[in-house]
Amino acid sequence: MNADLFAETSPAERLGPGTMLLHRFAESKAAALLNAIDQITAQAPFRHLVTPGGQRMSVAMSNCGALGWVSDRAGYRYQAIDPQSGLPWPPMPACFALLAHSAAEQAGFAGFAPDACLINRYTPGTRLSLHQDRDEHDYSAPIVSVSLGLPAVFLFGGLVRSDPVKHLTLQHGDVLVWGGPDRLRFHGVKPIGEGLHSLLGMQRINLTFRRAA
Ligand code: MD3
Ligand code: FE
Repeated sequence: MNADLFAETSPAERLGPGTMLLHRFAESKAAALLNAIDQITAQAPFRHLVTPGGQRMSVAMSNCGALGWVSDRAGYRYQAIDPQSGLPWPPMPACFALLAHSAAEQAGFAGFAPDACLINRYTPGTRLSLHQDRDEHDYSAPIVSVSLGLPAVFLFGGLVRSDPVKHLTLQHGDVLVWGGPDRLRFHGVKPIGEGLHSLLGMQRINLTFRRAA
């Protein structure tokens, strides 16, 4: 067998001491996930948040679960109420929680019970600049990310902003789990390229499951 070819198509790829890429792990669940995303975003529509510095984010966001991540002039935080509707975020669908739990388990993090799911929507040209996810209460829980639709080049940095950054392509159905010593790594997404995906058209949607409280 060709070892390089095997490495490329292996279902689970270790990217760091606490980071696993589960290739196509969510692919067979994509239709159910997209159906749930449509229902969630009918109640809590995608919107472009503003950073504390006043910049409109190019990624459009929504949330489901007990807590949702928001950003405005006052800062970044998790809150139970969608500021746009004044209502609680839509509940996290069972298929979301099950997928996140089983991916985390596969990556060595048993018992992951997310209370927040941030839903990011990208169109060609949309990017996410290098950042850390540090608004959660307890860094001992991992984060699980599910990529759907157009591919993205993911930037995988180190624990300091100036550390070298690796480039990694995330495809439809790929699931990335990171925690432990990798939990506070800097990361981002390069501008999405033009393309048409068979299920999502000109979009990429990323779900990030978190234990926020
Ligand atoms: C962190 N989302 O919502 S997935 C975010 O594709 C976010 O929408 C991106 O960063 C997205 O906060 C990236 C997340 C990801 C993947 C691997 C990581 C974050 C990571 C590895 C280490 C640290
Ligand atoms: Fe992030």
